[in-house]
Amino acid sequence: MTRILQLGPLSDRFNRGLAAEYDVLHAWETDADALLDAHAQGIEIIVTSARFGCRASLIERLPNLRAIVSFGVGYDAIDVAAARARGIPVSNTPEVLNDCVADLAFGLVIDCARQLSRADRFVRAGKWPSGGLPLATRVSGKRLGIVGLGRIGEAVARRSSGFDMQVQYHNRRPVESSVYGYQSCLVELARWSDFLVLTCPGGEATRHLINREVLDALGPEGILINVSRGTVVHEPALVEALIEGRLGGAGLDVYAQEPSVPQALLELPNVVLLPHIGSATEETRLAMEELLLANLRAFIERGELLTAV
Ligand code: 8YV
Repeated sequence: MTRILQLGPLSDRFNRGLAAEYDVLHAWETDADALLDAHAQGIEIIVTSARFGCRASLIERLPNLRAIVSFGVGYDAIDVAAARARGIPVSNTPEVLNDCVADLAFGLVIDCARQLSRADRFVRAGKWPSGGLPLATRVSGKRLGIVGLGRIGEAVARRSSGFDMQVQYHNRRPVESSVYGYQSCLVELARWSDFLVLTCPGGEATRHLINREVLDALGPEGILINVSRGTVVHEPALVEALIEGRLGGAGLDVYAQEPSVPQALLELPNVVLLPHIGSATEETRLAMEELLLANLRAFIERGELLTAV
């Protein structure tokens, strides 16, 4: 039977189901080195996730590794180059989470603009009898800038039509036949945008893409929304811009060093902070699990992955 190394726990449902169907070793339940010393030769497949990733050092310790299947669309924590150097395919779980991540991105747009979370805290703190909140800002009819018009970015853009928003995007190259305006210069997109939504992949190519220059272009009325990866934003520059009032607000689902969040962000009323819940719905997480298992079964039965990166 194919021996699988699962690097981290997913849902109980998934963990139990995988162990019932395959010969699975749980890396988190024992000393990883001892486990590899005992079993490295027999491990053929790694099951991991966008969060747990897979380092080159682990790939190198598994001489008979044949595939890496990952839960999540992002694979910036997986050393794909090291896998490819060994001819080891890697799969992720794209498409099935597009709507949930895009829904959350728009939820952050609305929350940040209308300051819903701040208003909730205001009422719960018993402050309403003493007066009202400052006026917020409108969503409908505003300008939406998208950084990374991939599958999730497209889903975010589609949602804008419900709010009569203008949409422009920045990619390395324009998307053929896109109905949205392409802006080749990120700083110019930020300057144009009321809301700048980050939906690009994480990794070295986008590390600190959103820096002080971009944040200053977005400006004191602008709002940054990040549902991609924390590494895409230069976090100290973001904190400084918010504290100094050079940026109007931020809605964040991802951070540079999850699960830690800079203390300064916790204290800012114009920042909405979420714990990386973009895909965290019952329906989507089940669909992601099912797609991971479909990749696993296809590889074991036919030697091919369904959604290879
Ligand atoms: C992960 C994510 O699914 O899919 C991704 O890339 O970032 C999340 O939706 C979640 O972090 C579990 O690894």
